[in-house]
Amino acid sequence: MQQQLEELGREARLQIENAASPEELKEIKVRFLGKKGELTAILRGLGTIPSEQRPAVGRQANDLRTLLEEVIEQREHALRDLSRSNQWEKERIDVTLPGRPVSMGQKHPLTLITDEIKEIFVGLGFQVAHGPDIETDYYNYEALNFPADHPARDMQDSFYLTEKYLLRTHTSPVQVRAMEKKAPRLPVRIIAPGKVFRRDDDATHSPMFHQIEGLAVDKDITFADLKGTLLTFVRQMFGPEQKIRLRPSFFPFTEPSAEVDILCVMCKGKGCRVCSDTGWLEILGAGMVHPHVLSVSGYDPREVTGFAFGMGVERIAMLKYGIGDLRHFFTNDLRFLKQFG
Ligand code: 2U9
Repeated sequence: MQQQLEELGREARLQIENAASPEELKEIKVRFLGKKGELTAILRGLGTIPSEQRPAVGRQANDLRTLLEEVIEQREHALRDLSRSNQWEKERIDVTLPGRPVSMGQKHPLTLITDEIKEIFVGLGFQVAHGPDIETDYYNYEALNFPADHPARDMQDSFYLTEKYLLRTHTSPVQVRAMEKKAPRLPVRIIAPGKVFRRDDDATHSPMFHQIEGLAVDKDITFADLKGTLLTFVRQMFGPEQKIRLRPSFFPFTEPSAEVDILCVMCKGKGCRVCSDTGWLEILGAGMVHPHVLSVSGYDPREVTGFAFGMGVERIAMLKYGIGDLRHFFTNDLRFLKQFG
């Protein structure tokens, strides 16, 4: 029996010393010291050996148990240290390696132009306002004086989500919401930049594009205020020599209305291919806010007047940067995008 215990001790220690992982070590522990383990079996069988040998063998078996428990614990520590140092080895950072280049990215040309336009109008006392891309028929059309049978309200021209909700076709609803909130306090001076959506898709029209609209409401606002504001904007955006030309037009939400041209950015007014020999390029729409629009938004058209204008950001960017095709803005070709900013 004593010899059997010695043999068992040697075998167990050998296995423990060679255990390569905590899992393997656990298996070995169970094999020898577990409930059904080999040493446990010997301790249980003590009753079958002659009584004079029992105390000595019992002590030897218990000592062996204590010893094996100690050896297992030592091996556990050793394995833990080993796995830590392996991990450090794997994760070691070579501080002498050259740094990896960080690619910085830059603003999209439409963001640059939007920022520039915003900055000019903020300088003139306007506040920037935002609103939801998904609008109700009321804010997108009804409040802006679009008659029920206006073609823009047709399914063919707008993206309707339900009968009541659609993707906004202009940023004007942002100003209607802003006026509703502020009325009857004065003055109102806001610009509303953002995405708009129309059922158009060809070389010069995208189903999603960007607008910036402006609105000023106060006592005694006149058409001259509109002209002065737009001329100031155009000169800051396109150069101090710029001129504007207004042509009569029609929008449901302004009366009177105008289309606004600037001197051709290519020929400066002489006439060329870009301006079809007219010397002018259309860049804005504008007008005096329709009395109906003022009154539904909470202002009394007998007391206050207002001007409004709108422009397409893509068009301004194309003129300012000399970009020939609208689709460049949306195809995410880095060779194009990296030329700005
Ligand atoms: C309110 C009242 C009136 C905004 C205006 C235009 C004229 C205009 C076009 C320019 C190019 C749209 O992107 S485009 O196709 N816009 O011509 N927009 S006046 O008038 C408003 C806005 C809000 C409450």
